[in-house]
Amino acid sequence: MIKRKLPENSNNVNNDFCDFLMELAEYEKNVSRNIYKFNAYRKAASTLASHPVRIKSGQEAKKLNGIGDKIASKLDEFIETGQLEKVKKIREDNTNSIINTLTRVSGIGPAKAKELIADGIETIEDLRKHTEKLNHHQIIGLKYLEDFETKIPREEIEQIEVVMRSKISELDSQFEIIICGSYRRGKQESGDIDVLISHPSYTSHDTKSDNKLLENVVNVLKSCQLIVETISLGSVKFMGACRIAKRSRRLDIRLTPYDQYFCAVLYFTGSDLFNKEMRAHALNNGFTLNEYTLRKIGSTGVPGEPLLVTCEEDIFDYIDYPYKKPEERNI
Ligand code: 8DG
Ligand code: CA
Ligand code: CA
Repeated sequence: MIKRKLPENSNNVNNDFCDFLMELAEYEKNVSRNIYKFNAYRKAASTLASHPVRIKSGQEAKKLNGIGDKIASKLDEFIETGQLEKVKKIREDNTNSIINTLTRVSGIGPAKAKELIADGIETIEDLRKHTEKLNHHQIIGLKYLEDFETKIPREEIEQIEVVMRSKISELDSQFEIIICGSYRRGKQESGDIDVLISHPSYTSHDTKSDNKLLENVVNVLKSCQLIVETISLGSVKFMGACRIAKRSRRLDIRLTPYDQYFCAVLYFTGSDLFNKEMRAHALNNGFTLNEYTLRKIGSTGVPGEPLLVTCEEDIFDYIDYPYKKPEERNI
């Protein structure tokens, strides 16, 4: 999912602050295209969402992680006046609200939305009349707009998982299969389904780009009518839709080299804010961590060979970070 939301927390006493910070974050991402500010607002909102007591002033908030002078003064303005001048202006800005509408479609990002606006496209109806301006992904996104915007209940992903495991194991019992993302973090609802697969015959030393592993998996899932739409299919990444109940759901499947499986599992479990924190911690301890490998940074600043990783815990151990279960990574 591109539209990132904070973990919902029903007893968040700082809810209204988080809401306006997330609105500012979206604005920075979509309109200003300032990812640095987007992350800063998001991080501040995340901090406040998990803070157990209600903030009474910007000064007080500044003691918390990720809240500096600028955000503190916005909190003060909101506490004093009950609103934020900047948010009011953003809401009045037509371009911003059109971008928010057009980017509801999977495959349409802020840049494409701006192009469309320049061509006079401002509504979902306009898009339906001008599909010639859209690529295959965006056309599918438009076709399933309502389905893809509807959160997927955990029980439904559980059912999808059962079918997927049985069909893929039938094809080849050596496949590793795991659903990552918010589902693995234990959420009751997810935006999409992030599947990771791996196979002992496919390693980072032997990455023939003509391998048919993923294609074969996609074919069996199509044959049993679980996969109902393909957005794109490469040798290591499938994007599409699956369906088991009333609605079609966004499904991503990635094939990861067997020796890089656990770095990939960690990365695709997220949350992405959790990943950012963990990577920063790794760097502080002299390691570089990404979705492929964990490597020690040598005295010359050059990363060494990938370290041997046999489970997620290994990664936490190497970088001396207390192990967090997937359900504890919802930041
Ligand atoms: P959701 O689908 O229920 O909304 O939540 P999610 O499963 O946490 O988010 P996602 O967008 O599907 O991403 C899956 C994981 O991929 C995420 O938990 C962590 C990892 N990831 C990052 N950065 C990014 C990124 O920029 N884009 C995407 N798509 N995934 C990312 O760490
Ligand atoms: Ca995803
Ligand atoms: Ca997801």
